[in-house]
Amino acid sequence: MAISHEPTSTLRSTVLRMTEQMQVTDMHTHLFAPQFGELLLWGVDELLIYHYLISESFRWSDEEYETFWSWSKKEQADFIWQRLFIEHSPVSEAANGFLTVLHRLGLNVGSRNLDEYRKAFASRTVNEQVDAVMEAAGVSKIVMTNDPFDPVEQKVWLEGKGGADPRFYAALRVDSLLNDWPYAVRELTQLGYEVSEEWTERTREETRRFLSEWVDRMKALYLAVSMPGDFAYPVEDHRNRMIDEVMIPVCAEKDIPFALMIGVRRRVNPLLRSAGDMSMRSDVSAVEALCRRYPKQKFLVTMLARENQHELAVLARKFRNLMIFGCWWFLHIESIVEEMTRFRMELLGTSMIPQHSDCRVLEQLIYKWGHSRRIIGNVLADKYERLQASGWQVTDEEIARDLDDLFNRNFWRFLGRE
Ligand code: FIX
Ligand code: ZN
Repeated sequence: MAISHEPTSTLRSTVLRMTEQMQVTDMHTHLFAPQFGELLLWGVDELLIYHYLISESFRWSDEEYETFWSWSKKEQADFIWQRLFIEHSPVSEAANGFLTVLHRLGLNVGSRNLDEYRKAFASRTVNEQVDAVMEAAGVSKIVMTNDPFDPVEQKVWLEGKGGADPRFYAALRVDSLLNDWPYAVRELTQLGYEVSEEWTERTREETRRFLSEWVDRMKALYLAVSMPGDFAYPVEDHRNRMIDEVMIPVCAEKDIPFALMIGVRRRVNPLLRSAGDMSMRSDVSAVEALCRRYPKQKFLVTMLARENQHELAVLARKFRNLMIFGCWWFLHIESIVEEMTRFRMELLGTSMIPQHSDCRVLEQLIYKWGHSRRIIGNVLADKYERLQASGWQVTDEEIARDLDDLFNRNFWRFLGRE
């Protein structure tokens, strides 16, 4: 469907202007507050070696994967720049996004001079860059992805410094508890929790204690996990026991949602490392069963396969404890963001969270939100124009309310933290 809408009506230009100006809560990212040091990725080379661009660049090269991984970040970035920007036009979403970032930060995209861009970024401190990027992206609140087993992160939290920047919020990631239990057992044991691979009463209690203590330590807004598409519920397996006997009770005790991101097939090409993950269809009925069984528990859910999106949006009509969010990963491309936003709005009105960025590198906030804002604003304007044609006039206050719901309040309200 066409994204440009000409001629631009007054209503549309008002909506687009207000959409541009609306500050956003980014409810799922892989960014970190500055006090996490090296975990906060930023700058030209990090932007270029984003895993989305790594996999795209190999489509144009016979280079051995291991050779690429043996290079420095700068060498990897040079390789990607050459393949995706110089030898071919950067029309993919992620490649285009890199140029959107440079452009919005005032660099001369036309010069095609990578070293000039590197120099411009090198003259900034990380704190200046966080301020400048959040301002340029119109993002005021960022939710991180926090793994208590990551040694760098763990240290910051244990020293009590994790919450130092009030613009950044924590989300406690529980992937290994659900998807790699033997590894989790080793990590939990190191942290002093008495757990075993065998599912015993003591293990259950200790895993609950771990989650409960770390939710408090991080002031985590929610628990989160990425699941493969074959995640099934209810069935007799480790994941189900962990959800029923640990995750749900802890979420209930702390009064926080459980975020499920479903439909990843990890490492289909292991040689590509983090760039080697694939999407996979999921069974929406697992979410249905969870929502029905735990009506008081809130679930934030996104799925990775395009094929699941409509069914998931319909399910959200049935369960108010289900909040669907974002156009995740391979869905975060112009055409699909438009398609998903449109039918979600047609099925749910404004009662959903249309986007999250999933940024791994700070400056990506600029392009991911820049591109999505324009699409979401145009879809909303289409809907208002239809109302207008029936004689229903939306006021500026109502437009601001709706945008605030979509970009902020639906999330905070769902958390009960308005
Ligand atoms: O599991 C996740 O949170 C995914 O978003 C990531 O693992 C993924 O690598 C990513 O960056 C997608 O955008
Ligand atoms: Zn993510």
